[in-house]
Amino acid sequence: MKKVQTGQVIEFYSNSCRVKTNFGEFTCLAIKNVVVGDFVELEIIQDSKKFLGKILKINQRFSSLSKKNKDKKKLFAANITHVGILITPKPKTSSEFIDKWILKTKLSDIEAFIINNKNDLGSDKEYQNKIKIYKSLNIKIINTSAKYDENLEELSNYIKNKSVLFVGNSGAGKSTLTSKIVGKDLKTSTLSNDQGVHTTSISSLYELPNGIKIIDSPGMRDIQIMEYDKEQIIYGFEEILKSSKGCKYNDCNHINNKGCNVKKALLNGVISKSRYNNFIKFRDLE
Ligand SMILES: Nc1nc2c(ncn2[C@@H]2O[C@H](COP(=O)(O)OP(=O)(O)O)[C@@H](O)[C@H]2O)c(=O)[nH]1
Ligand SMILES: [Mg+2]
Ligand SMILES: [Zn+2]
Repeated sequence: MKKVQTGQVIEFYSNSCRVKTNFGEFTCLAIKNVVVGDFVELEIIQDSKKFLGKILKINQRFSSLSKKNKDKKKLFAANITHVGILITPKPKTSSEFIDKWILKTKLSDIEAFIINNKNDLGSDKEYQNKIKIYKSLNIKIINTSAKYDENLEELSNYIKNKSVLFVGNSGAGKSTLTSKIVGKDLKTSTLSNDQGVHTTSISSLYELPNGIKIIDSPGMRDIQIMEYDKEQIIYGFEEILKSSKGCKYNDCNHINNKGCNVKKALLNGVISKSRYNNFIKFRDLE
């Protein structure tokens, strides 16, 4: 085994992390800016009792998710390919939550798809219409019941060889779904240090034999959209972006300017009311 190895951060604690390599897992001291999902170069240091690794370098990320906290950008996870947005009739998922994540993933080069969970509960017309909106935007939708094991195979097949983060309101079924797919009870992982003190992991990455990687990062649950510039918001609303190309004026506000093609598409039902409202709301947020 070479002294320097490449591995992926699979557990992140407050000041340490576990890195998985082809030669096993190593506990390392976390270095600045390293997050779960990161590929790192580490030096294996042989200790009297166990192997320890020292992170030398973080490899370039193909994607990352961050959250802005009082003007400071905080990174949460790296190298995610897909975000599965859990939506449920109970608790009712708002279209704002869905659109926020569609925007966020779009601007982070990550693909969003929808997991319509708690299918066993049934749903009303309004809920079904909401799903139709996203279907018409060509967003992949998978109907599941995590509790009663419905369609979990379709979901597993879809996320094969992908690195996925599940997002959803509290109570939407993220933990249930994750443990069903991972195939075990997900007790919060703990790590004991030399003094036998246990620390609970902040975020984890579960890698399954069939190539599925599921990232669990509680810090990502409550994202804000304030971190984006006004001009960026439209990229999370593909259908509005498309319509806006037909507006008479380049600087059209898409609210009350003359010759606005977005308003026209809204009236014609090409753009849905909820998508339009969220677009304006996110864009004009102070
Ligand atoms: N009826 C129904 N209940 C579910 C389903 N998935 C999860 N639940 C329940 O919803 C509650 C919240 O689930 P949990 O996985 O903890 O949600 P989380 O907060 O998103 O992690 C639990 O009581 C689950 O048993 C489902 O598909 N159908
Ligand atoms: Mg949970
Ligand atoms: Zn316009």
